[in-house]
Amino acid sequence: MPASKAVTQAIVERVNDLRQQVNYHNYRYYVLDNPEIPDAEFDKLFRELQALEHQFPELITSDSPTQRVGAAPLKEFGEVRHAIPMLSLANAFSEEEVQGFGKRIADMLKHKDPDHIEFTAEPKLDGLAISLRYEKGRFTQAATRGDGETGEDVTQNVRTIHSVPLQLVGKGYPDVLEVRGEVFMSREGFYALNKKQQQLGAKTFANPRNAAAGSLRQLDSAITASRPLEFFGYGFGEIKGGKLAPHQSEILEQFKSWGIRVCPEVKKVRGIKGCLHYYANISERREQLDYEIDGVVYKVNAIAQQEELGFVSRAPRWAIAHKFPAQEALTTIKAIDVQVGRTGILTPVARLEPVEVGGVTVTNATLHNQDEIERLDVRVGDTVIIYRAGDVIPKVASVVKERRPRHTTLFKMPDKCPECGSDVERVEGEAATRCTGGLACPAQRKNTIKHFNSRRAMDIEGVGDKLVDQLVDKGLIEDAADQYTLTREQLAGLERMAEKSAGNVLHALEKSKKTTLARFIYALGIRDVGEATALNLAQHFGDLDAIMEANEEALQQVPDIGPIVAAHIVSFFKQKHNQQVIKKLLKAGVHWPQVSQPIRSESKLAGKTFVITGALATMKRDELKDKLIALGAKVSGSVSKNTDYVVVGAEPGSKFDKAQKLGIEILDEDGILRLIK
Ligand code: I6G
Repeated sequence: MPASKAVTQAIVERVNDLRQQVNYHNYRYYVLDNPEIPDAEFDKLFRELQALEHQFPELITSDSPTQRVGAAPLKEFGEVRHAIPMLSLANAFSEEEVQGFGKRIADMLKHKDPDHIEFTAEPKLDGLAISLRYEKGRFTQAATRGDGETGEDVTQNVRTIHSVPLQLVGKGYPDVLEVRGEVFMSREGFYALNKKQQQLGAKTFANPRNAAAGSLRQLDSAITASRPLEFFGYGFGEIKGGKLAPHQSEILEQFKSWGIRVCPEVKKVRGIKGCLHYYANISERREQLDYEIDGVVYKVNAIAQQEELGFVSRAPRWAIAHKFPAQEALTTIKAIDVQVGRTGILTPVARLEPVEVGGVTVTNATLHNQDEIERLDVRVGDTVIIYRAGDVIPKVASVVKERRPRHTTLFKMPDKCPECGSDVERVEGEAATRCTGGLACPAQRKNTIKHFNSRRAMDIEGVGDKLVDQLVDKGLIEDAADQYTLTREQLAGLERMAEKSAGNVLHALEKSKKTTLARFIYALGIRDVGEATALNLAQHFGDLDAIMEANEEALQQVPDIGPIVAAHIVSFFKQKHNQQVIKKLLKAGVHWPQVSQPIRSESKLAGKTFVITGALATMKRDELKDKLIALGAKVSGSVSKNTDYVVVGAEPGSKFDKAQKLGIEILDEDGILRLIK
């Protein structure tokens, strides 16, 4: 126990202040589905209050938010009193905290070693907790968590979710079965919904969680029915007239057998070591999952042990949510600048008060275009929620209007390019504003060279973005071809460039001269010509001159090339500047092997769509991707009914389960190698 200190007036005031803040943010989150601050900020307030109450137990009151689960429900929906309270989980933010959880359990269960206890581990979905009630197998009620004691009756809305069975299947379910789980929206569903909303001129959602919450809490269930909501079951509430299996893992199997969807990533693991191993594995695959998750949940597997452990204030002692570092954070906008990309698109970028998001310090966030700025109604001086998913550039999720200062500055796209002063234009029907300066614009030049050097283009390792900026700024190069005439002396004179790395740069440049026609075309950075189109062009025409001379009609004979892309290609090769750069590149010695006769049309893989999941033993996933593309196949990142084959390596993700569900042909590593041969 901590040493008891005297309670001061300042401490009492801080506790009251924290309670007010936590109550307010609970209300925003649980009742209005419109949080004002990110979860991580809320967790900080909650933990500070918990810590003070732990230190000064005499300050605990029965109405403190630490003593109950959420806030009161809205009045528009009917109320449902939960027969068994819907609790929430305690959080752990570090390995040490998970170890502490294991040790507490081992102590209480009189186990010497937490590594001998069996747990289940599963992703923590970023959705809404729901309780489904089944009576004699019939779905009778669905309720939100609400304040844990009383939730909202969302039966009509949940009835519209396809993955919620209206009648259980199989045998052996109890007369009364309450299934607890998460309603969520997959990434695919979220993107499709936002696209539809945009087309309708309706409000779009900042992330899948908001989209799921906004969709479920519609008073008109016809609207909910049009939204792609999904459900996974993970636990139970009231059970009458029957029994569930004695282990959490078996209960989830029972759920599945009764038609209730369960997350396919659930695993049984041994000890805290097993839990942490699972966490590391899911963290790596997080971006490949079909849905967003904000952590992992560990539960003691044996229900008898769960019962022995019981509950503490608002959470079970036998479970914990091991959270990922926050993906959202609160900060302010210091300025909005404009960046000019390779194709001349002007992108407004918010310069931020530096803030940590998911373990990385973020100073900039993209605002996409003028429409997005108007949609968000974002201004310089605003407090905003920043959202960062994986390696993607952080974006502004929403503005906290309640914190808008008196004097904010509106942003307007400039009339002239900030880099070269040329006029800008916005084509009818397009969201993008473009600089008309072409390669006279230094920003477009730099970004064109950076793309030329990139890994899947000419792969010039060692001439990265910073070096390109320096080379252009110092006037040492004007285009990608000039890089091949750089001398050791010119390079050695640059900032942070020792003699040895000048040699490395020259070596990398020399090595890159040997390439393929497809990579070369892709590296040129023709608008809308990605890797697959570049390969199609190379395979179809066989040599560069033929591509450069092709007219729009001829280009449209190439698979996947329509009139717009054909026009971009013709326009690119018509420009004198581009012709000169290509000439210089060839003169510098860039070369490629003769393209073999089109393998594509003969290849039985031509036109087939592959998805690769899990780790391969004999090659990198990128290598397999190259091989498949070379055979005319397409490689996609997600499984759909249009997928022909899913290649499955070690520890595959949910794509494997989805493929099985859709009946798509599955290939192991041997299988794909045989097919390629
Ligand atoms: O909020 C939750 C998310 C996921 C949970 C939960 C869960 O299991 C995967 N499990 C329990 C027991 C509770 N909340 C209370």
